[in-house]
Amino acid sequence: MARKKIALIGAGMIGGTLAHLAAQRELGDIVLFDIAEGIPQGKALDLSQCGPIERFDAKITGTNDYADIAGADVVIVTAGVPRKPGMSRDDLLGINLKVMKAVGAGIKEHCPDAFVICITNPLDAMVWALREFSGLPHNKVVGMAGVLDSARFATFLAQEFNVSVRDVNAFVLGGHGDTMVPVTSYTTISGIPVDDLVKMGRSTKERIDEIVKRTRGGGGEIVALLKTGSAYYAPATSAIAMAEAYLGDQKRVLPCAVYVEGKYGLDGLYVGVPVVIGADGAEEVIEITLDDEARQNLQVSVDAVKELLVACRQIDGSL
Ligand code: TXD
Repeated sequence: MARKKIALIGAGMIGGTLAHLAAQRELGDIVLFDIAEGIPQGKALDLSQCGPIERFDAKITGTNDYADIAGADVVIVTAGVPRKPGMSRDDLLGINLKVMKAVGAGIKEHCPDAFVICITNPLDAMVWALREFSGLPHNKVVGMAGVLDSARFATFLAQEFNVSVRDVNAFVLGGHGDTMVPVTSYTTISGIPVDDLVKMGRSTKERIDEIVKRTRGGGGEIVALLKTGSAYYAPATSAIAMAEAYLGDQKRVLPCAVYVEGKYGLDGLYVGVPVVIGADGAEEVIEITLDDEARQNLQVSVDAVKELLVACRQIDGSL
């Protein structure tokens, strides 16, 4: 069987990290695409030379030509501009919308059967726009945010309870950004809900609220420290988990930005919800029962995403 082909659109910090992880895991041959000349070619060469040491078999090439992504099985999109300190994710809207238009056209022409994972911010609006521009079926275009947000939540909870991160199952809903909705009633440590652990006196509501707040601002905390860009290791590994779920038909239940129509009272919107990822892409949205607080928070998040879509339509009349 021929190797799978992984196209990475954007060869910046996340793109390069994605290429390295995909090669180490031998997900397939890798094509790094970027508009910047030399960057994808240089990174591809550098990463190829990890092969003899890490002993992976994966061909890694760099390109500025969309024709080279032809027939890709998975496309991961990070093309665009990341946040600088003081910028909100939404400030990126106008610039990155244009980028999504070009990327969508490239995918439509060269690999319309691919599973597409969008990472570019503002995530929930960009994944929607990318789907519109590419014309791919909704189940084949998803956004990465929830896997990262729940990993951040899990990291902080593991620290708080002094337990292994492996035993924390964190649950985050909603849009990526300050309106995301960490749901503590569905967040467990080896099956024990965090709310119960609080009742048992292992933490306090105040401390958990503090962790929720830190999770919401998790991206900004890193931007403020790095000063020249945003997080890239954890975002990359999150998207790789999603790609593996698709390629291996794993049926993993992952929080992803997917198109939700009907469930959660939504009428056709990309937002973060738990979804089964398998060979058909986003196979099934899982609708959980929300308490009043989570429902209200989700509504705030949905309203924020809707506002962005209005702004996108104002910028690009074709949407
Ligand atoms: O959870 C999440 N979804 C995120 C999202 C977590 C962290 C960062 N997130 C966003 O990912 C971030 O706000 C950015 O929008 C993207 C990519 O972040 P990265 O850190 O990789 O940015 P870089 O290093 O600036 O890389 C972007 C590359 C860069 O090499 C540009 O030359 C290229 O994108 N670029 C393009 N490539 C192809 N086509 C076009 N039009 C283009 N424009 C810029």
